[in-house]
Amino acid sequence: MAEPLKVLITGAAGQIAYSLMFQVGSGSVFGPNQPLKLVLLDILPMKSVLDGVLMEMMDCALPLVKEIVATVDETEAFTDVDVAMLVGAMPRREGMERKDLLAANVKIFKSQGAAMDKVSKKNIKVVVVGNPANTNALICSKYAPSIPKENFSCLTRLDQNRAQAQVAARVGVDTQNVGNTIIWGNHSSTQFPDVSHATVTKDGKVVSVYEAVKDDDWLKGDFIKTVQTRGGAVIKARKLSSAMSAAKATCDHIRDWWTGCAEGKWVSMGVISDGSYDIPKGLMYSFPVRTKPDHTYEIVQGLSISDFARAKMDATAKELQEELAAAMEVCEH
Ligand code: NAX
Repeated sequence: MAEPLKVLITGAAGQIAYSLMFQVGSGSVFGPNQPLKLVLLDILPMKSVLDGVLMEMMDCALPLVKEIVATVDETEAFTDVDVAMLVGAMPRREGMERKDLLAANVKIFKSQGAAMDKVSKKNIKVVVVGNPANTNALICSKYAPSIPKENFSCLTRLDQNRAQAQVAARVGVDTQNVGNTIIWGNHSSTQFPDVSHATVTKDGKVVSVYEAVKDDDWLKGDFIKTVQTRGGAVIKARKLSSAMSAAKATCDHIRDWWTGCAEGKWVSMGVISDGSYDIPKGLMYSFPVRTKPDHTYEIVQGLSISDFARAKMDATAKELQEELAAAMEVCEH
């Protein structure tokens, strides 16, 4: 059997982590032959809850989990980590804007980036889930200069899954029959869920989403709005932010990054912009990416961009630039 992978989950006493750690531990991310050392990090005021979660994880008696460490010490948590799922942050409550969260949360990611820089493996792979996810991931990377920027990502897979599910329900197919939807930009209400290159497989035939849905107004209107505002709709209904679906999407994100996506397929991930599609270099922006079995990825090139898409891609990039400026101000003071 392979050497155990050390996987860190932060925000381990919170609701997303509660679903996430079981899925990771049961082998649905790294496969049934990959042993794991799980590290669970939360903050001191949550120590007793964390201890309870640790008890439950032990009681799951998962054969792949060789060791579980629960800690409130950042340095201990980040030491020699292979994969970090950075979930811990203050969640958005009903009526709260994302920018209100920014000031509180960037400080967490500055500190975790610095810890990672000192003690994590240099080939660590990082997904940031805690909001504002894109900017937090970028801040984390800035404070971990010894780790390649390409190793940092943020979660937009939940948005991709939401888009896929909306189209699948509309057309009446299983979600896996909707392929190559794209989320461009920020994990916020300015994100652009784009189906202009997406396909639907129905009755053995592969057609474009536009051909399958036969309602351009819906695709350019309510569909986009529904996906953009889904997080808020869940909060309104549940009085809590998305958790089960966020945990599942985090697993999808890391699994595809770890094992590579199928031939001809791509997935959406927030990654560092290399200037592709004229998105400013250095922003943490969600692109369609092709992941490979060596745990690398490349941004899918050469997709045609309509004027409609261009305006939306630029608007979400502008929001990210503003968020970054605000975050840097917090970090530097
Ligand atoms: P919870 O409040 O249930 O859990 C968050 C946990 O993080 C708490 O236990 C808290 O003590 C812990 N925490 C805070 N600071 C920490 C630190 N410095 N180190 C370690 N742990 C720390 O929130 P939950 O519902 O689990 O959501 C977590 C984050 O995910 C929030 O920021 C939320 O907004 C974000 N989300 C991101 C999504 C995405 O697609 N990118 C979707 C779901 C979710 O809204």
